[in-house]
Amino acid sequence: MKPKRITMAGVLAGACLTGALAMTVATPASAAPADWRDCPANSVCVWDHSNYEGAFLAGGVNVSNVGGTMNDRTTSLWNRSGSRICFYQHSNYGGEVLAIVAPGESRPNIGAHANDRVSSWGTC
Ligand SMILES: [Ca+2]
Repeated sequence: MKPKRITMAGVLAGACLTGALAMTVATPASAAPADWRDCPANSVCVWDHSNYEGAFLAGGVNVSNVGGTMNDRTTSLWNRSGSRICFYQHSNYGGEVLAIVAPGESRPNIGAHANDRVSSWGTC
């Protein structure tokens, strides 16, 4: 009688432990770095890779130079501001306008012509 009760307790403890491990494994997957969830409201955000992944920069509506980390690397973007934003080939809003993006518009891939060429952005 007594050994049987101990066995039941062991089964229940094992089931609880399995549930706890499953929850632990799920947490890192939902906390993936630098994806679209990191873009704050009212910001303009760009990512190195398509589908809002990879190296990431969030800025205001006017960024005269994206800096060394993101220069010529933008592949996807999200305009969470209320302004229309133009993305430029060079710093200080110079060179070719590579993309014109409406307020709230996101692009999982900016296309071959503009890919890895953005150096600044601003309202337009
Ligand atoms: Ca890129």
